[in-house]
Amino acid sequence: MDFLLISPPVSNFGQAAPALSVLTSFLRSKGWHACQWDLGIEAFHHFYCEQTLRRSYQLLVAKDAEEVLLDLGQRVVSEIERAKETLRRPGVGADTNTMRWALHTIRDASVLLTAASGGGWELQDSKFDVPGALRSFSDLEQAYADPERNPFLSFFEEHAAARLLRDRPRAVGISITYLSQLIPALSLVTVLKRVLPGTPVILGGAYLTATENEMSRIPCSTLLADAVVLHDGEHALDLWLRHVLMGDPEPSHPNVWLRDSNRYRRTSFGACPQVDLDSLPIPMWIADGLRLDDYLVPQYPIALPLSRGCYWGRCVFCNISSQTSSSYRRRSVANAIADIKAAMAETGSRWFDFPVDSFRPKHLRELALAIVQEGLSIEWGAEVLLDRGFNDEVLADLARSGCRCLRFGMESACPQTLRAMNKPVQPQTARRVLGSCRKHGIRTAVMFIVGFPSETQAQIQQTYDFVVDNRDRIDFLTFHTYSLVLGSPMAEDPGKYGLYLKPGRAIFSPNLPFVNTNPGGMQEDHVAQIVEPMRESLREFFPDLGELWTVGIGGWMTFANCCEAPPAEPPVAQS
Ligand code: B12
Ligand code: SF4
Repeated sequence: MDFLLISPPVSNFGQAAPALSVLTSFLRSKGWHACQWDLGIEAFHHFYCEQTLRRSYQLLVAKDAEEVLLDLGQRVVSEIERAKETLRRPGVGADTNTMRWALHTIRDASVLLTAASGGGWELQDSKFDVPGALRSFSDLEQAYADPERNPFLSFFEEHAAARLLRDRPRAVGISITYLSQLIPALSLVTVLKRVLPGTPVILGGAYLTATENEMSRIPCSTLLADAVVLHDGEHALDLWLRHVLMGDPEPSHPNVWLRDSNRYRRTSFGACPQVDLDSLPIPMWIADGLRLDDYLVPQYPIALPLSRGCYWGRCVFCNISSQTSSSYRRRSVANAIADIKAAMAETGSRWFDFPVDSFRPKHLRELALAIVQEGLSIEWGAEVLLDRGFNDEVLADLARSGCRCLRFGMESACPQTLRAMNKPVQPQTARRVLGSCRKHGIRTAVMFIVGFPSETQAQIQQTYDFVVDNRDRIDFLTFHTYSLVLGSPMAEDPGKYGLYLKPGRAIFSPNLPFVNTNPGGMQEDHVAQIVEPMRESLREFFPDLGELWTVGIGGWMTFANCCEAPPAEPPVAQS
């Protein structure tokens, strides 16, 4: 095996990261024997199983833990396997009570595992944290190498080392999409370096790309890898493999950073090259790696990336564009249809959740018409803008092609705040698009940001009122609190937005601490005090608000819930 590409824990128990399938297939098309491995799902089953949970429970018994915790532990030990099985059962998406019980059992299992760590670490289904680990690079190094503060170290020693020794890949890549994967990924590199000394290791992924500005000051003794790739990985990875496995000259590519004494050095400057999506082969969903039955879903939702980047790309709070090197690209309709057919044949699934930043309405409509024309019986969802191009005819065509759910970043319902954000959304248009979705049986997930620096409490009230007034056309709702993220226009020039940076930022954190000087605007801690009561009072209208399957982004069951619920929805009045 030339190359093994790994997605480390803690990732997603509903679906593998699409980067695995995209990069593996690209490397194969270049002649490499590349394989993919979602170690995240294996770790999930290792920790969230009866045996591990029983050990955690016994630890708590030995420590004489509080009764309420022991009761929770006992329940979780006896119910975890049934809960996991339940989430794989067809129809569970439409059975809210059962889904609530199963997901709460998984949540309680996290409580048990975390409690048994005695404060060493915190584990959730999509979160992992070691207190104090991100204070400095040396704190991080200690955290990932300490088995007391990091259960993944012994998991890798016991479960990953054997496969590495068996496969003996000539080079290894680790994909880091989320902060939750950072510490486990670095523990994995330490294990790798021990069991396969001399094997070159490369890191890449959206999370590292988000911390790009920090790259030149990150010590190699912290990341441990031989190379790092930021932004699109396809060609950079191929060039690096040629270098380390075939002796080609060192890659000279703006996305590639190589180890240079104790720092990483960018191998070439200039704009990061962007892959032409039509030049890529069809992704591989199973080949030599993924076991789709491992995921806790009634049917595997194929995460087929049909576009990258955002065609608007100008919201001042957003760093998504920087991560995708700005420009909007998409797969041609012919290639998209070929991808869909191949994925259905390979996986047996007919569910697609397109992992995109945006998709122009007219492009989605072209795709929808082709899906209908080809007679493909699929159900799909995607995240898109609240663009006025999503008119009634377009949404009718999307629905005919199997669209069951659209996720929208609306951010605010206050025109002034939207202007300050440079967000191209108008509340009236939003109301119309959401109503039209409902009319055509497309479920809607709407995401808001609360506490944008110029936002006053009265402006937040406008968002609240919008949500209540439009509750007949919003199915899922998410409130994020505002954060100043690296790579966003606001982070480039905080003073322009009335923000001053505070010292003491954590390492590897895309979020920057700030002081807000906007008149009437709120400080970060004040925002948190507003959001919770707001969520509480909205539960009257959205009883499942905050449940894992109702979260706009990250709520993996949202999609299953949309596909499995009866399609007929009462039409709403248009205005
Ligand atoms: C789809 C998606 C999801 C899906 C994930 C589906 C899945 N199975 O993974 C869902 C909806 C579940 C989701 C959830 C969340 N997401 Co999300 N998500 C995305 C999105 C829109 C696309 C990611 C994607 O798959 N793209 C397609 C693939 C092909 O691209 P890629 O992963 O970047 O891979 C390329 C390169 O990075 C590189 N590469 C990748 N791996 C490797 C490895 C090596 C070795 C090399 C060399 C290169 C390389 O090459 C690849 C091909 O060019 C991104 C936005 C974005 N544009 O990245 C946000 C994004 C990744 N999500 C984000 C966030 C914050 C979240 C949540 C935490 C939100 C929340 N609060 O709940 C949750 C966390 C879930 C979790 N921990 O499991 C952030 C991450 C921010 C950060 N980097 O810190 C992003 C970047 C959006 C943003 N800027 O806000 N998400
Ligand atoms: S927030 Fe959404 S619409 Fe705005 S630039 Fe980012 S991806 Fe594009």
